Amino acid sequence: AGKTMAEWLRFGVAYWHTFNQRLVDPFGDGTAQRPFDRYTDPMELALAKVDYAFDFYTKLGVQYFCFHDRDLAPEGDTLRESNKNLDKVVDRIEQLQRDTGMKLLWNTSSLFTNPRFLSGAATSPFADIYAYSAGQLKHSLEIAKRLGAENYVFWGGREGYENLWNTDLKREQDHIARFFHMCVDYAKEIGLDAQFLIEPKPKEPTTHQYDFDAATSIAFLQTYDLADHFKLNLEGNHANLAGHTYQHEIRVARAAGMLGSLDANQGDKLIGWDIDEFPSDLYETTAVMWEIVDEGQIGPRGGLNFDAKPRRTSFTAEDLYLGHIVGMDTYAAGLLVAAKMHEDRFIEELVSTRYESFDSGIGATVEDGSATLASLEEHALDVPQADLMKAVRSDHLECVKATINNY
Ligand code: GLO
Ligand code: NI
Ligand code: NI
Ligand code: NI
Repeated sequence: AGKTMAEWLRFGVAYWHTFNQRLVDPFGDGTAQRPFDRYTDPMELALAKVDYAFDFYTKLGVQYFCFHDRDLAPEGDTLRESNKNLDKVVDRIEQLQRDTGMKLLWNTSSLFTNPRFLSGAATSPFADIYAYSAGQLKHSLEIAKRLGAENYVFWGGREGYENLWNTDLKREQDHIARFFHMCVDYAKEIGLDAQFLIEPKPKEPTTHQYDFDAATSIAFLQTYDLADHFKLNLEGNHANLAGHTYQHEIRVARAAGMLGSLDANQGDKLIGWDIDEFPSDLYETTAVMWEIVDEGQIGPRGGLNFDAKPRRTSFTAEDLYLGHIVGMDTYAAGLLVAAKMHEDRFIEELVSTRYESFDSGIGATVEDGSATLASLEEHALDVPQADLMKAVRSDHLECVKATINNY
């Protein structure tokens, strides 16, 4: 379709899983063996980590990276001190970007790790925490500007509630909407040209998160007059947690014109939490890439960020490479299958045939807006059941699945 594979597959590496994950689980200590673990001074460690990261990106051959502010540098006792630590590492990243040409797909702010955020950040019931979050976000947007971020992500890790009996849901949503408007205003003020993205997730860590899924997030953005400023960053594992397929979330966002970027991981369908597997399911990547090819792009500035981590049993540095390679290969294969399916047009034809009764007659009056309940009633009133059943055709879904299997 006139695009190279690399243009379709703008791969990015997530700093948090790749370089911060110690591969712990609730029952066990970290198993990760990383070359930079010998550093004991926190700032020395922070700088060694970004050096290692950029070497990793280069060897892997990706174009993009993504990070949270707090992935990069240790916090100080005050926001001012934390900003100072962060700026030292950002200086190094600026240099490394110049040396390697690596681009920032997006950055974001961790408003969920530190215990101060235990009841939320921009939905915290405590005004000092809200102000702190706003201050932290301001600096994070400045970093986006410095490093030329193509997008900026908001994942509301603790923006939700544990229990409605102690929560003013409407007030919390009003607050976070104000927060987003302030972010839009500040981006404009400093000339930050990054696409803002909300990343929906239904739960974990919070029992109920406000950005539950694509549909909920779109409704929130429209309600608060934010729809012109945000699109969505969709994640496979989050889709599954919300009871959806990844393809569903992407299609819902596309229908609203809000597809922004993808966190390319996959959920283990047997486990009910966000285990962030590297994508290895060719059926899923085919479905995702089918949507992307149909859309013409992931989003105006979108990419495929591997928000994924190795399992605790894969603890060597080599496993980090292998995980990403599996993900890249599975997406590349998915793209090839999806492109061929589009070329053959059998899905397109199947869908347009299925709706052809809306192309003329009574169906066309629905599409052109001239139908009323009365005109439709008149059409329907005396049609016998047998004729109605003639109008309903079998979908032959097993044949569709088998056809896809042939690719
Ligand atoms: C967690 C999310 C998380 C976000 C990232 C952006 O489940 O997937 O990894 O993508 O933190 O804030
Ligand atoms: Ni994510
Ligand atoms: Ni996730
Ligand atoms: Ni994640």
